[in-house]
Amino acid sequence: CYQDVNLILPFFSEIGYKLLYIHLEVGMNKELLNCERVWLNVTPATLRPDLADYGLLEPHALGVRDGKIHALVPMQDLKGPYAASWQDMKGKLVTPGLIDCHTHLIFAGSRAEEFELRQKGVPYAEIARKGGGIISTVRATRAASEERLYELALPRIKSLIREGVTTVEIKSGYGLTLEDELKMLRVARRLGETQPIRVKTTLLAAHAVPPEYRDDPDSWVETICQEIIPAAAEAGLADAVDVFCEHIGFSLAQTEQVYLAADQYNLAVKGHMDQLSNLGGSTLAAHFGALSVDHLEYLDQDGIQALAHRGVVATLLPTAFYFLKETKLPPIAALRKAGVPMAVSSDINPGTAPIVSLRMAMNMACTLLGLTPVEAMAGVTRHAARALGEQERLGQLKVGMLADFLVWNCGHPAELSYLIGVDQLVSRVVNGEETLHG
Ligand code: DI6
Ligand code: FE
Repeated sequence: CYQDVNLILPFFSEIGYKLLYIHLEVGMNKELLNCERVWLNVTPATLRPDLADYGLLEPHALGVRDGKIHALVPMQDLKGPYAASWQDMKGKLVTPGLIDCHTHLIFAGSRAEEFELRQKGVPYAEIARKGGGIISTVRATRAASEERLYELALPRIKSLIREGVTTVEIKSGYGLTLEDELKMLRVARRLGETQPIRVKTTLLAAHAVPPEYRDDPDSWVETICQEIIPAAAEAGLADAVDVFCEHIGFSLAQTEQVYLAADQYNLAVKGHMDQLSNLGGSTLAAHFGALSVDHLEYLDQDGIQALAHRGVVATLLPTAFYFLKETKLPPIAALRKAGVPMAVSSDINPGTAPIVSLRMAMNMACTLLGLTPVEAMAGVTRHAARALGEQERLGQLKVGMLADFLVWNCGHPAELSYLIGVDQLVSRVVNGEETLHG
């Protein structure tokens, strides 16, 4: 059934490509022949759960077609001379694209002055109670035009792009009126359309009670349920709905109301849970089949069992833990023991995580929270994909998955959690398109 084929394929003029002359044994490699583009001689860290640790494989040829990984063939199965045109990556590491599954990267204003106050000893919760905190960002974000918000978000998203993030979740939550929440979500969608990155949007109108509703928080929750969720859903602007379930945020009963409304519109739910105290939010979220619960410093054993039972992702946000100088650690050992998938994310926001780097969050997940580098890597790939409901399409290197991947100039995948601040990307591919300098 073998058949020798000689093919001349079109020449792509990018640097690093040579003229094409292919001599392949079709019996083994016909799927490669059908690819639009092939990265030859890459060492895949597949992050496949059926393989140990990083899911490392021997050197492979990785081929892309129609925006998907179409072929992944061991180099030793390729018979030379072959594919002179295909870019030889010389054994470099290839990983799935990084996924930042929890950010608030659209906002206006700065909270640097608040940082001054905090460094003088004023606690975050007290600043929030006095109309600072989230509400000060709400004022600035409402005052900013859609165009201005977009411009402000661009350098942030570009920093993520440069370090290898190929999917980012962006929340609203600094508008807190119908129009301003939709404005934020439109900016998020526009970033996804104009930048080489996938954007998933989350409606977080239940982030704080806006000043107009200070004396009647329940009617803000009503507005969210009856106006904002329906409008965001009908405009196709929200992929999920989130709630800040906390004593300075929303009660368990209010959280449940928001989740019920989201359910009516078939929107997935998520939660900022157990960050500063435990209101039972994780158990509630699990009951609703949430995609993820995030933060989790005060998560208890009941919550852990509920997450494990429903397969809910626990998203760790070590940057906020660090920046708030928290001392109570999320229960990592118990989550691990219960087999709860742990994602890691940057939580980019002006109040508690002004750190625009997922690599830094991976490092902190290891140094501060006690994850291993392999857990941190799974946390920004396979488990982060699940936290966005995208586990069938993203987060692993596997034939049939979307072609979002990264080729790295680094010796071992642990380096991605270990080394901070060095540009190690050789190739960045989103949806099958090379987008390194997007
Ligand atoms: N928890 C957080 O850490 C951020 N939001 C939330 O619900 C803080 C957002 C901010 O302070 O602006
Ligand atoms: Fe957050």
